[in-house]
Amino acid sequence: MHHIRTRAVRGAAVAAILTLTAGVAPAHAEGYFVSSLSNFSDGDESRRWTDKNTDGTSTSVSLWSCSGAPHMSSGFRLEVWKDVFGPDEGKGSKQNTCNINYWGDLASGSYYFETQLPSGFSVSASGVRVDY
Ligand SMILES: [Ca+2]
Repeated sequence: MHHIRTRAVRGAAVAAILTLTAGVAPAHAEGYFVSSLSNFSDGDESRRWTDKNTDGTSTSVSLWSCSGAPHMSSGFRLEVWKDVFGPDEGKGSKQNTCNINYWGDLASGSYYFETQLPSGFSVSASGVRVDY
């Protein structure tokens, strides 16, 4: 009885430590970069980044101080692609209204994001941060 309780307490302590580690994971993502967008139109691509998948970080793209698109209140679409030999692999297109989008913990590979918006429009952002 005593043994079981001790084990349970130890288990809880380990779980708490794991939770704390997971909680601070975004600050220790394997990588990120900060950039900007200047008049990106439909189909324009960001720089590539290499995700080695050495952590469980959800890939995210965060934008701030945006202008353009038809209306920033309705935003535009951002899609993350995996750059592979042959047709690239789309990881999902998300609506961005000058905020942050998440794509989950992606497999290792080379990635980029693409802006998608009606022809004749463009979008700019003084800040872009990609965490992976
Ligand atoms: Ca990662």
